[in-house]
Amino acid sequence: MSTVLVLNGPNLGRLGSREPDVYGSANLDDLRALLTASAPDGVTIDLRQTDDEAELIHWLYEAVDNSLPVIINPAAFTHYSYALRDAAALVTTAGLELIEVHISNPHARETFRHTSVVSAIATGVIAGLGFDSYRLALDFVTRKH
Ligand code: CA2
Repeated sequence: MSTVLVLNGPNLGRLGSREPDVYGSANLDDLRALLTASAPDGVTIDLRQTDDEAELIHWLYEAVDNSLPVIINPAAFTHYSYALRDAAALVTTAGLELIEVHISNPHARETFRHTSVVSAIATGVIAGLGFDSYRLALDFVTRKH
């Protein structure tokens, strides 16, 4: 593996602009810089964000086709998108790691956020640690690099 896909779902493109009490004041460019600095030599961080469910699903196909590990914050899709879950399951059933991450701790928030339709097919889940959720996921998927 030389590339890690770091996929971000709807509204995460607005990070840093609103709700800093929940999500912090840094944005996705800051996250990309953090992960790039944390990545072992030879590992490329390919961080993307979309508000489009179909695009996110197609990126998961890309992970399968190119044998890439995935760190994914599905954002609100986490809670209801069976289409996203099915695509994410293609990644893990292909033997690739897929780590579900969240900036906040959904279990400490509204009831609708307590359900994840993705977690059961993920390799693991890290939540509530801000951008460290992503950094720890990166440590895990690159541990043998
Ligand atoms: O805590 C997380 O990472 C979430 O995946 C973020 C999602 C939320 O629906 C999940 O329950 C938990 C929401 C992302 C929206 O991000 C914004 C950031 C700044 C301003 C507006 C939205």
